[in-house]
Amino acid sequence: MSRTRKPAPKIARPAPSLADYAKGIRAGNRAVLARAITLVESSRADHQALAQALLTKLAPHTGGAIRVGISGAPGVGKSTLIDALGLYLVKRGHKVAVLAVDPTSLRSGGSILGDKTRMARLAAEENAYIRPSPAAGKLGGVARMTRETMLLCEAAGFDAVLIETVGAGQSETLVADMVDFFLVLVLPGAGDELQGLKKGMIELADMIAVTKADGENIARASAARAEYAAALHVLAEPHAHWKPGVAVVSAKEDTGLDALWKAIERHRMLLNERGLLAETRKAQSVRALWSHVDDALLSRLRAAPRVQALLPKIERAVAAGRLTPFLAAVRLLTAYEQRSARPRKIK
Ligand SMILES: Nc1nc2c(ncn2[C@@H]2O[C@H](COP(=O)(O)OP(=O)(O)OP(=O)(O)O)[C@@H](O)[C@H]2O)c(=O)[nH]1
Ligand SMILES: [Mg+2]
Repeated sequence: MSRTRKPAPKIARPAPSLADYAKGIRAGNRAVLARAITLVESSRADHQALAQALLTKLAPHTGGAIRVGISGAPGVGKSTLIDALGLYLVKRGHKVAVLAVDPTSLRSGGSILGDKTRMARLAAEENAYIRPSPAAGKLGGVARMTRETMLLCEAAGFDAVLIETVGAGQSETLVADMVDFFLVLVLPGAGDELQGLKKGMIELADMIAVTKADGENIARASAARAEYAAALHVLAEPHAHWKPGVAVVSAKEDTGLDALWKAIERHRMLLNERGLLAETRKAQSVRALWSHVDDALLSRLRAAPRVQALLPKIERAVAAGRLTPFLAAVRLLTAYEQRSARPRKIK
């Protein structure tokens, strides 16, 4: 008689407690940090509750990093520059965390795994931590996750946080609003390139860096520097405490990194001296509050049965021009506000 062996009972890994998470992160334990970031990225209510409790507990240990956003068109060299700059910083005793807000990963469900290979040198460093872009959810949600991941990294002792984002639309604004310094990368080249630099981008940029300034690109890079510098000069606010300049870098040859980082440090010193760093971060936190309110209200409104019932009719009416978009919005909001009251006929 053959006896089938019962499978060994699965021993579930005990979930760390709040205190375990906090202790592990404070000790710089990367496995615990990674697990905590997964909590932050989870949409499960119990994970969220634990994540928020953890963030509250760790709050006194956050804020210690220089937070830098790095943006620019696809292929401009963001990941390669982060690899080179990260290595530069690690060699100088910094602990570097790299995060990404990538709107394309939202569509493809992918991650910056490709970027990890672009950041191969940095990924191998003990004092560097590279976290791919969270793939789930809307951009607003990803921005929250990235902000909270940054805070966890700070509590784990990372003193430089570099956030990569594609220079397009909303993601750029979201990242600019969670960092101290926003760097916009541009390709070497003159004239035409300048047109690609949108006004909104200049308003966000604390500095522009011309990338790939090596080999045949060197002359073009210095021409680009002059053009961008002239453009920034025209657009700069006359009394601003910081005037954005133009750096020229090559991540391939590791040139220009020192000047770039010195500028970032100078900017931070200036902000600190005037008490502006704390002020900026406070204002960013309050804006983050409102962006959460915006997100949550909108999803509640969309999910409300009365709103859902009305929606097709209202959209048709707006599309056909029978109802102005403004009045349509008022009707939806009225329906939402009355969602718990007795149903009322809406004309
Ligand atoms: N010559 C030269 N090529 C570079 C340099 N930096 C990046 N590249 C090349 O430019 C291409 C794009 O580089 P990435 O670092 O992936 O650019 P990215 O901006 O992160 O791209 P996305 O994440 O796809 O938006 C790669 O083929 C790199 O090898 C540089 O300093 N010099
Ligand atoms: Mg990249």
